[in-house]
Amino acid sequence: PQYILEAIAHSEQAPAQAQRTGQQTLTAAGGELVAPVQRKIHDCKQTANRPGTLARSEGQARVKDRQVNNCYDGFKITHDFFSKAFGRNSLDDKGMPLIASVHFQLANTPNGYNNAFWDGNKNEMVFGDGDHITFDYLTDSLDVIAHELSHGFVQHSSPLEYYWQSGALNESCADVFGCMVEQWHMRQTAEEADWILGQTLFPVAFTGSSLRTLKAGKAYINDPVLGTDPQPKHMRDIFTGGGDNKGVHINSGIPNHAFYLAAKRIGGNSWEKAGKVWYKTMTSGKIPKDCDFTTFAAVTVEIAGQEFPNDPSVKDAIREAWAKVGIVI
Ligand code: ASN
Ligand code: ZN
Repeated sequence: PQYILEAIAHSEQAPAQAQRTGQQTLTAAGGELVAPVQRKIHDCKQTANRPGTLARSEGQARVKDRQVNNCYDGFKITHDFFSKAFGRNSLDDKGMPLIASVHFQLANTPNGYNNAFWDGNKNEMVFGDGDHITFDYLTDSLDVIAHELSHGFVQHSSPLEYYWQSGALNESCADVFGCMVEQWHMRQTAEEADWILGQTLFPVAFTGSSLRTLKAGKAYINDPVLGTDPQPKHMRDIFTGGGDNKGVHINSGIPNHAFYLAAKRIGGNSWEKAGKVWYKTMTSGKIPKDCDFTTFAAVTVEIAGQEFPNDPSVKDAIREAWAKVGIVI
């Protein structure tokens, strides 16, 4: 896919060109890097031994392992997005290094681990190779890499409890910021973007497949636990069962769709208005650990009014978007 090629263009091989492109298209997003990224990518060599062997650290040349390089490149793209779009100095706003392990595998997943996750205790990202049946390498998808890093941002801004609606908001933020990283990297407006996550993880025969979509309609997911994508897009369909920490990856569909509707309605680059409001909401100190959708929505509307006092259309679009998913503010 194009963004993997783009990642190469953004690497140390063509810094001048990448910078020029960035300045042309990203001035409206705020511009300068707050601080350079610090990366360390380890190789678990298909074991569960973390972090594994250090495979590439900051400033080192590309290695002969595409997963290591994808992770390294995806980390810089995500770091630079948070920095240039929002002025954030890494996930914790204190310049924390970005650490990952790739080729992670468990004893009971001998064909390859079908997931990636943020380890909040160690402040590390972990990526499996996929079993090459359901998924391919989890590091092949920029929005998946950005999703896991965005869990780090959530933990260091408003650490939403990973259960029920607060957990779904945690998941939704990881999806929303993950999508925005891809859009920013691809120079895509809200109208141009695909709004789907993880489409490159699937066998090519699965037409239109993805992990999740923020748009209306079902994405394909072949997950033994979750089955076909069950994500609701409206409160009337909220999942109340106990599985998945009471639906954190399911009910995230509701705030995800609200963000999509708001960004589409506002138009242009998602991170400049809707994204800025979501970012300022997460860093406002007003989001409790057990935040529900209504509380979160009310803060986004309040922040939109503060951030765009001369442009009430932003606040109106956000309020309308929440109303369309059944949350009336
Ligand atoms: N990939 C999943 C996620 O980041 C792992 C999990 O279930 N926490 O949400
Ligand atoms: Zn997640």
